[in-house]
Amino acid sequence: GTAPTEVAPTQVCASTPMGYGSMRRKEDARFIRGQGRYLDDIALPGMLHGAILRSPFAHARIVSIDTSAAEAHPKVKAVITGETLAGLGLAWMPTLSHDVQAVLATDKVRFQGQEVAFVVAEDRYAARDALGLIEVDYEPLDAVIDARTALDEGAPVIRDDLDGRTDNHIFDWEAGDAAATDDVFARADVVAECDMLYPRVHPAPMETCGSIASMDPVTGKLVVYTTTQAPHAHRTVYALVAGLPEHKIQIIAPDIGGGFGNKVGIYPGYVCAVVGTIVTGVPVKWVEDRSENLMATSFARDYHMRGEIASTKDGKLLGVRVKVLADHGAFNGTAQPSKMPAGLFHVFSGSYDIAAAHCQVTGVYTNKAPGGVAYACSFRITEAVYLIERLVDVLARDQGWDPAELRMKNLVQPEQFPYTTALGWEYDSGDYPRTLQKALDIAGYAELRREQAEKRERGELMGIGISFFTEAVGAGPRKTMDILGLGMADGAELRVHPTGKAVLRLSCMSQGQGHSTTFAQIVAQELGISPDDIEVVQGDTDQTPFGLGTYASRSTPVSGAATVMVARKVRERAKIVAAAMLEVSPDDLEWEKGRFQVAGDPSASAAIADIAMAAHSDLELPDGVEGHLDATCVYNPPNLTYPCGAYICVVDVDAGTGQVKVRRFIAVDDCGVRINPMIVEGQVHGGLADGVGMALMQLMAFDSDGNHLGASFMDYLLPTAMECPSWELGETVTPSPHHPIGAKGVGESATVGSPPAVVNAVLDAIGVRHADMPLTPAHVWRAMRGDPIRT
Ligand code: PCD
Repeated sequence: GTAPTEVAPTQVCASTPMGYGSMRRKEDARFIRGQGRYLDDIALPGMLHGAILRSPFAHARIVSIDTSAAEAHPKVKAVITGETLAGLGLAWMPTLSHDVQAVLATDKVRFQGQEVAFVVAEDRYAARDALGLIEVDYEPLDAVIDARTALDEGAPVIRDDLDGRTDNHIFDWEAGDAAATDDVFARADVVAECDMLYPRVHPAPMETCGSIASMDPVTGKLVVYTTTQAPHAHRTVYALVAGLPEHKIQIIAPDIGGGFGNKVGIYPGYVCAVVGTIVTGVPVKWVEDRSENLMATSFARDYHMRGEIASTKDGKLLGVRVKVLADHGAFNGTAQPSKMPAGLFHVFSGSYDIAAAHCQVTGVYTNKAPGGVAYACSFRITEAVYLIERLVDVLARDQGWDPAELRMKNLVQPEQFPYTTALGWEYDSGDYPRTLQKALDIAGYAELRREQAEKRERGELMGIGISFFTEAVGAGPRKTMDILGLGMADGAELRVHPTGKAVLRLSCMSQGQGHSTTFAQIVAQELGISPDDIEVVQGDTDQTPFGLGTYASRSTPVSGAATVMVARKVRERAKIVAAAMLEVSPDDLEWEKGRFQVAGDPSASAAIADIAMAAHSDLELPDGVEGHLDATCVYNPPNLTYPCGAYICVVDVDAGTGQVKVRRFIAVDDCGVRINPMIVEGQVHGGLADGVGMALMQLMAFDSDGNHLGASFMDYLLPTAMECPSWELGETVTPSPHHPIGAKGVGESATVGSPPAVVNAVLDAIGVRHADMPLTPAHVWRAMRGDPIRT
């Protein structure tokens, strides 16, 4: 292959003032004035309110449920139980991973916080009060909390609802070449191994989940306002489950206050709201509170990994192999491509030229909430990056090698792209050594090492941690990636009005990342219409084309590409119209900054707005040209895009308390061409904060009975500005060769890449080979004493 050419970012922006560049976000005029319209801001006439009764036990048989007192409450309109739902055939719903999940429990409860009954009342307070009037007789059962015991002989069987089920095993899956990998390990000079847990964490968006369902009893149309990142996927799942045709279902996602993967799936509360509106004949709103969000909606990670890495004695990496035990909770509800039970975990050979790799993943049920969602990561890439970046550091430590040098020596080289990994992924482009070198330069790496050595002599604990990651974002292609048979492709529709203003309709859904701005910028770049004159419509299935939605940083790679293609189709039509206007052949026209001009005669030209008017006028067009100025497109990506980044974290650890202070954090990201560099930097800032949170404080913990120990923000700690340094960002720009504008996704890069940099830095400071996240003061303290906590 040939090395991709580097494009200077400023060059991209400067040449096209109309399109790409750091313009301010169009949506912020609304948001900063408090004019956002979130789900809980919506009130429909006659609307009732729902509340969910949840299980106090992690595992228990339901002996009886008595709802009579709740039903007698003067403000209660309906009480729905699993039995009510069973009568409608709705007690169980399909998960996104071909399992079933209880909407409301009928036989047993299987995790603390599971949905047991749904009360519909005149207001939210009455609905909540009535929950206390429901009497449930539970017979507690032993629970499986530690995934490592889930397959033990005699372990309680969680899913006895499934026919013939006698254990807690969900799947075994492998990737790579086992024999070739074993062979490499047998011949290697050096092998390093490490057991690690990527703990259970939670996306915890600022806005919790909820929905308002409204069934029109006359037309039979169901309208669902809901906090979803994937409106069209939701509509099709409702259609399949409820047996309603799609045109009788309208999903509307209003403004979303953060998604982070938490708003991909369909939760029992959404189905309850639908049943509530059918039963009562009026709209029903259900909005969960913070504890419900933390306890019952999609968690992320929970991967127990045993990794090994092999190298020659002079540090050439040869192979990696890993065994994973994946804790999927009580129902297998991970949201990821159907054919990939471990998501994209098998990118774990990372950014290195490694000849042989193999992984084996076993999924098990436990008495915890279901999920396994791609929280700010493209389907398990976070786990994969953490694994390889920890292994490389462990190897470097064992051998006394410098972790930066070891990485530099093994990175895939620019001329190797497109690069096919030992696990079959085709990385599209990158200049890894340049990206790493840039981070080392910004950090002043050699100087930092000198400072560290000096401090060590004084007993001060300073650490430097590096990680280099490759993300794989922009799922499909649809041939290999689908959810429940729906291929991962996305549509776009563009209409230029007679006056030259435009409306773009998208299947993806912004959750805060600024799509109203960046997608308008893409059209602006292609057509020369000001971004202010381009309205972006999203989130309403009646108003937008079909597509799989926003997660796994796929909007720019897929919907962004669809937007480029649809704008280019419009431009082709505009060319024919311009030719008719100027009475020349289309072949004589050149496109220049928003206008077609006759080659060699710049005075004869037509701007896009004039062309738009002409396209709607009495102008005679060639045969077969329909007029008007619009187009549609469905984009099925040929491959994923592979952004990368080099991150360096500098920490100081208090030797007396184990408290970690992140002093500096350098992040050099390469996401190809940047549409809006300011938004990209904001995305990176957010992801870095996320990563610091996971590395140092976030943890979904349980006691041995399965009681949730992180069900509020008092216990589940999110990072704030107090824990974050002033981020130092850099960039390299290697365009994706297969994306029409060379852009790669970036929304999750920093969350994926940063945790290993922080952990590597802390362990470097305290001189410990490995300790699991989160590295709270207690964990660090114990690790320094050679007695690490096992989470
Ligand atoms: N960009 C630009 N350029 C480039 C790339 C990108 O400019 N090159 C930009 C765009 O346009 C947008 C952003 O940036 O705006 C991002 O992008 P992307 O990467 O494509 O992504 P998206 O798809 O759009 O998104 C998604 C993501 C995710 S996925 C997540 S998690 C997170 C992120 O996003 N989330 C969030 N970010 C954010 N932000 C906010 N604000 N919020 C939120 O929620 Mo998952 O799977 O769901 O877990």
